[in-house]
Amino acid sequence: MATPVMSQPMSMSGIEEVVFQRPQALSEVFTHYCPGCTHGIAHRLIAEVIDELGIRERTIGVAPVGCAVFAYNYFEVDFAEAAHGRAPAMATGIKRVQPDHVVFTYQGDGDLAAIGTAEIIHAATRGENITTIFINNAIYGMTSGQMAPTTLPGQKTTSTPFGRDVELAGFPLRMAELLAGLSGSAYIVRRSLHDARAVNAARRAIKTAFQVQLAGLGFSMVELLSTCPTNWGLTPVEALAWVRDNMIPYYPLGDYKVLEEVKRL
Ligand SMILES: Cc1ncc(C[n+]2csc(CCOP(=O)(O)OP(=O)(O)O)c2C)c(N)n1
Ligand code: SF4
Repeated sequence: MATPVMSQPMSMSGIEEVVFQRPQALSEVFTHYCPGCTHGIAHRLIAEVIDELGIRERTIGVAPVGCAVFAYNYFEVDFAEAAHGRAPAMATGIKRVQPDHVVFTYQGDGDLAAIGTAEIIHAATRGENITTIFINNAIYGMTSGQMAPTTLPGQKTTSTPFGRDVELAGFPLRMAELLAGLSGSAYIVRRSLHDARAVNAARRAIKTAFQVQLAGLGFSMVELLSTCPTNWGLTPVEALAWVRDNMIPYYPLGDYKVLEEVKRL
């Protein structure tokens, strides 16, 4: 596949100027994600940050189980594949034996907030010097749209066809708020991928999270509100609006924990 490069015809100096191109850390392959799925945007942002920080040769990702199970095919960095929910435990081991490497997990809400709840809480409270990119799309995407811990009250899924009943299933977990309350976490924020401005803010947060790790400050997580148009039964454009109108009110964007040392970075 040809690298999509859009360049201005000529700058004033007569030298061609590249204004947009594929990040080096992003593999030159098609992904398997559905049209309108923002997993792809999250991948691109991570790759851009890896390039910008010049850490491609020393970054190790840990892929989850879920729609991002093939993440290791999409980045030009070393990757490991964890069993469902176990990415923080695997990342802990990798980081402890390779402390000079930048280690990140990439996890969906089923992976991180259901089967992997214990791993993420304990990694955060131990203050492991790793970074987690948490993709919250309020549903189990890969397995055809069952209720996740993050499914909104009243949200219809294949396992809650009449909408999530909080009397029966409890309330959705707000993971950023929960992890921010732990002493070991250093940088915990929530961002969204629903429009260009939000995407830029997400990119800045991912960069800060990696810088937190490079400075040895401890556990960092960026939660990204993400779309699943396929299982939400919406078009890609409707799905972006659904994040804005339904997810953000329940999952407010913001900085939930930023250590003083992080502010000085
Ligand atoms: C031990 C184990 N239990 C259950 C599954 C089935 N399973 C695969 S992906 C998944 C949920 C993934 O949802 P999420 O983490 O939200 O990611 P998404 O697909 O939405 O990106 C489940 C339950 C599994 N693969 N392994
Ligand atoms: S099922 Fe949902 S989360 Fe999975 S790739 Fe498709 S849109 Fe994305």
